[in-house]
Amino acid sequence: MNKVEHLGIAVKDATASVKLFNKLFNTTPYKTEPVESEHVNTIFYQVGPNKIELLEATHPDSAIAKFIEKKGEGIHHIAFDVEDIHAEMERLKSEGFVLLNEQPKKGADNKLICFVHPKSSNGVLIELCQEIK
Ligand code: CMX
Repeated sequence: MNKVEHLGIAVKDATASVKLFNKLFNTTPYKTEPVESEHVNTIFYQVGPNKIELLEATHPDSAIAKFIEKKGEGIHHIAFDVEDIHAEMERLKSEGFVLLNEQPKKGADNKLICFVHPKSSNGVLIELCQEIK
């Protein structure tokens, strides 16, 4: 695994949260992108060298809606940049981690992604991200 690619923050109301994070980060989002397959709307900030993703549910069945219902708003996942997502998925599987999908999926911001179930990673939701070139 390479660097942390981004941190994901679950928010209830993107409009309200964008106002807040614009002030906090003293900048505006560089991108907003719906991910229909995941029932989420994503909003990206670049803060110095770091990337922050806000995630808003677009459907009550969305993982983000369930997360907020259970735990409230807050940090949802840590995403790591990987060179070869297939190789990293195989490595993690062989180490006993539970992956959410067998094949990488197309995620937001031009990435192939795969999540590691938080029950197998000490209660932390981990996302693998490989840039689509
Ligand atoms: N961090 C830590 N624990 C989490 C969690 C999170 N983000 N989300 C859920 N959990 C916990 C739940 O609290 C629950 O714990 P208990 O069993 O102790 O109550 C357990 O994990 C199971 O959660 P669940 O909601 O009942 O259901 P699932 O097992 O089906 O799914 C999860 C859990 C985390 C894998 C899934 O809901 C999820 O978040 N998937 C990722 C979806 C996502 O973020 N998509 C956006 C992609 C956008 C992009 O492209 O970047």
